[in-house]
Amino acid sequence: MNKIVCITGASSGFGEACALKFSSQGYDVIITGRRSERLESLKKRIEEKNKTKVLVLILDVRKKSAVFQAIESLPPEWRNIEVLVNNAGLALGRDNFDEASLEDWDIMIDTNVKGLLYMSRAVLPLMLPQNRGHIINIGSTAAKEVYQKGNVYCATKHAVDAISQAMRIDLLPHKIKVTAIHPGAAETEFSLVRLKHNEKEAKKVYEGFIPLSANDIADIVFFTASLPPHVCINELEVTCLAQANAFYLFKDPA
Ligand code: NDP
Ligand code: 8X3
Repeated sequence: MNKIVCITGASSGFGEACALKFSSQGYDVIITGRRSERLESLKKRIEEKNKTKVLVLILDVRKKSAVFQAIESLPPEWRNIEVLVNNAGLALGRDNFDEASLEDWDIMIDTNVKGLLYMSRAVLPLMLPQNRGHIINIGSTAAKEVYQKGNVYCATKHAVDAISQAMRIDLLPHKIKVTAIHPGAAETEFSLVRLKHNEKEAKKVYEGFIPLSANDIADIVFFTASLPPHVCINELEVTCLAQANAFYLFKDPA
């Protein structure tokens, strides 16, 4: 029987690349997100290309009861989840603290923090009885430093860092691995979403350097999940060569 990975936010970016990577290595994949068309088309691609099984769960991670209901009602053949990748997340806006939209703040906190908590608590009852499992949380360099106009996005990613450390401690007796991966700038739909679909501004974010790609992160996520049972990567910060941390990014002059 194939191992099973559950990936949140698989309709684009890191999540989509992770679904392709894990399935290429023989995993059956549960792919979740809000955009059903994207997920159905990814399911087809995986089934054709990688020949593993795919279950689509249309799910908004902010909706507590929907999250628990979706996981509790998984068919028996999908309940043996080995790896949970808590990837769904977003930044909304790049504004000074006194000017940022309160609605943006609520959405970021509800998705990046509460969504990750709900998913983890919903999936854990499937892992605990086996004393086996791996939770991989996608943080950010913004989990490590705070930058101008990053206020609440950075706060949510600092929370992901703290939650990952706390989970690791409390889950030790259950032999469940917890890994936090903290990527720097990567070209996905992240900036398009953050900048409210201003394509020109989103493109500018990645000009003058070679950013990480979604595949770079998927390879790293898979690597952390493919180590022997007694080995756990607790956390990994990964940036492209042009970036030193959340605020030092060297752009080639135009
Ligand atoms: P994308 O915008 O390409 O993907 C984000 C994914 O999250 C989408 O699949 C989206 O699916 C999903 N998502 C967003 N909100 C929800 C929600 N409420 N419920 C369920 N799914 C949701 O961005 P990335 O792939 O870059 O981002 C993935 C993660 O990586 C995020 O947590 C982000 O903060 C983090 N990150 C990104 C970096 C970057 O530079 N790109 C760097 C560091 C961290 P849908 O819209 O279909 O629901
Ligand atoms: C995404 C990378 O630099 O916008 O977490 O914070 S950054």
